[in-house]
Amino acid sequence: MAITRILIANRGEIALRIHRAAHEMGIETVAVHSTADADAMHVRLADHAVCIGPPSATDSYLNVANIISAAEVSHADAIHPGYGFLSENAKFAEIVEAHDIAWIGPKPEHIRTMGDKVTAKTTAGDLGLPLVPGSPGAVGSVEEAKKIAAEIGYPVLVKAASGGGGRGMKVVPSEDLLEGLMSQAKSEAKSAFGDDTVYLEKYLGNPRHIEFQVFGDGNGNAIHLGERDCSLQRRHQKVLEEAPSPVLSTEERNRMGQVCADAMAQMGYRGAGTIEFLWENGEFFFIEMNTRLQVEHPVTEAITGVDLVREQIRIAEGRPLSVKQEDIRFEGHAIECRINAEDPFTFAPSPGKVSYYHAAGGMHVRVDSGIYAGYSIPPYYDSMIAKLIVYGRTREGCIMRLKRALDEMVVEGVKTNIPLHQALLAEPDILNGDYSIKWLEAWLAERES
Ligand code: MV4
Repeated sequence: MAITRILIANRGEIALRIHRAAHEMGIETVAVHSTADADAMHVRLADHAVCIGPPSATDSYLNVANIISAAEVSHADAIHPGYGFLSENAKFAEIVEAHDIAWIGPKPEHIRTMGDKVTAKTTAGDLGLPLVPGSPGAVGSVEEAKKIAAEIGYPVLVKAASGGGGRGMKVVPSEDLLEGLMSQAKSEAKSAFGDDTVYLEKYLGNPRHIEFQVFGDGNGNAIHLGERDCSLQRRHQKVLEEAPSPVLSTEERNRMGQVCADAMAQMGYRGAGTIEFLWENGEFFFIEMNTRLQVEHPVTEAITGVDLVREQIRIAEGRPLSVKQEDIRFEGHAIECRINAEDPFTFAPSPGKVSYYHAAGGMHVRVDSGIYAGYSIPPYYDSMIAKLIVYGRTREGCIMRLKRALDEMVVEGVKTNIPLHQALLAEPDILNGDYSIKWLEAWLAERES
């Protein structure tokens, strides 16, 4: 089932990323765009383009009927969803497959299983992944919650089954507050997701966020491509990611990576996935699985040399993985800075016209971006306008090159968070790799005062 024309159901840098992989494989591309994106670079690069609606994402990039129609009229034989938008919508994946269009993504049943945090966690546990101590499934009553919390010890965390990205979580410091916080969590989850199912976990106070990249062929073969450390976040938005994690040894990477790959092989997972863990005091605890390509995938590409989008397309064609586990070497270090059109310290979005743009370049410097001089960044979508990914033989060398590349990068006409990245790379804790998921918000609060 060779793919000849891919409809890219996304915009911005990731649409370009997918277009590039497709063209390098001799595959044509179809861009879809909202009326606000008629002049976007992803539309210009693609072989064909179809307008799918007005600016609001709900009416365009999330409009299933319009996207399927666009695929039909443009004779696309595959759809790549990118990240965000419809990428983890199991129903959309089913609809795509029902139209005899190849879905460049995981099996719909696996998207669904992992989309619900309770079924994801029980599935992960059954597959041998280490879990955060907590309720075995959803918690039915306050009495049950109290019993479990007493066993695992306070503080505990109440999480929404339909949550994710930190929404619908409550830290419970002691038993007297459990009933109130649990009912708050449930009503917030009900109004946000239409599902008030919650579960309980031991609250980890100062962990790192470490995620493993996995790939399955859908027929019981799977590999891992090591980890990314994504601990540097603000309000669940990643700011900078790196691979490998500064805290993992080769032995720990190989052991945990193999646990992940074995789990994916066992479930017959297809395509790219990311298994997210919290890591504290040398121990891994599964929290979630993302059934999509991630923003930060290029750091993995930099240290392994594997083109992850090419691999996704091959798998959707029913071909085997192009690399075996024993062929994968982790060499050097890579860091990605997410460049956003926003105030570097207040984080207020800064859409508008880019009057001048110069991308960094040179050895081991990659810039994934859809912007150009004269482009107007629309206010309707995510503020990320570029990713700067830098590679070095060592972490120190990578950081020196990253500072140099940030100094070269020029975006005029809008504010960007480049100054934030420069300030971060002057911090001893960052230079030493000594940071947890709490570090960035604490540092920003410190700067405020
Ligand atoms: C946790 C946790 C501490 N303990 N679970 C946040 C979003 C979701 N992916 C899971 N999250 C967390 N789960 C336990 N048992 C702390 C977080 C968390 C977090 C996790 C990863 C990256 C950044 C974070 C920021 C705040 C809280």
